[in-house]
Amino acid sequence: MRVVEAFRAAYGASPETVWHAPGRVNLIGEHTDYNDGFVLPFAVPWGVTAAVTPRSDGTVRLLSLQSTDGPVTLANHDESTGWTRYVVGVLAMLGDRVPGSAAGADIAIDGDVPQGAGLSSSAALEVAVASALNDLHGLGMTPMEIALLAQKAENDFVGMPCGIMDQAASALCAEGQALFLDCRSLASRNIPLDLASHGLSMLIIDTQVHHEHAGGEYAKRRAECESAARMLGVPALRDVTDLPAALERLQGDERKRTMHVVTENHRVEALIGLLRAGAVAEIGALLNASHLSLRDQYEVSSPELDVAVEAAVKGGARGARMTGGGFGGSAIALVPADRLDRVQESVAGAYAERGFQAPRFLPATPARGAHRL
Ligand code: GAF
Repeated sequence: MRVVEAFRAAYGASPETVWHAPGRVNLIGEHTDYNDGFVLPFAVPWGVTAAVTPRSDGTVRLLSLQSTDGPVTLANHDESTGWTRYVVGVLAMLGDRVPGSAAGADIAIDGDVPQGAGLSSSAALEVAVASALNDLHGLGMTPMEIALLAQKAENDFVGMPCGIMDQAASALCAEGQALFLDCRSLASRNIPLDLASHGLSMLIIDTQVHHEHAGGEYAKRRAECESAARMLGVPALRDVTDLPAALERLQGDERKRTMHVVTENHRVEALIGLLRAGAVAEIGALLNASHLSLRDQYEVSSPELDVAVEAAVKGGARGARMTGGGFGGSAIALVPADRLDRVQESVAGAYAERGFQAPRFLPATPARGAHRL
């Protein structure tokens, strides 16, 4: 394994453990996680591999095969910048759970999550490192506890107020399954997702565009949802049961965000019902509805995502939607296997017509969550 070779070359010994954690796509349930709602992501076949040996002196030595900087040595957690913050954040959150004055480690990272595609490479990085340290220190954390620690690292150390979906998907997903997660109770269930036996496949359309303001807009959406819940006197938008009555009490952005979150939670449940009934191609309509709601009510789409979704459906997809936080990143399309070429041609053609950068197409098959190699 090349990450082990890189570890040995840099630090002069073999790593004590090597863990892999995947990225994810979200089938449905977007911007519902931080509203205590439902999500249905699955892990993708790409992820992050972390080779790790703990240190008791608090020093962190880090290298990434995807970074041109040599090994970085950090005498303390405050020195971390850029991508190293996701790793050091995990160490910082482990705090006094691990022996020594401060958690340190020698770490080498290798990753193959397509960069900037919105497939959660950062959650994969956090979960790979957290899983390795849990293993090495014998902490006995469950995959959900690892996901929560990784989320805390991202919230409190990196400063991104994300929900639990990406880290949970990376830590808990199983091969061939989507993960149904109730983000309030944290109860989860595997949902079999065998698209191939229905003559279908899931195509990721990476717009190759990522808007810089995405982080600020994400935090704004989250604050609007919290404000709407306060106005309605409920703990979270998940608790809205009478949508028309709730909408009557709200205006402007709060009204639109509520409309999206409440209907999106129902779409997650409806989609699971269709899968359970074996009506797999029919989930396409829910993907389309989710996209329209994210575009018009939640306002987190982008021209590139909208064109990808429209052109995919025009080319014969059963349904399509943006996936993840939005403002760029990827869309997913549910495509009959015999129309894959047509759908890709349709999207590529629509992009060329508008002068957009060519999109990248990737096949998405539900992969396994974090595991030791
Ligand atoms: C990002 C966040 F990290 C997730 O927690 C989730 O909110 C998602 O956007 C939107 O569904 O990926």
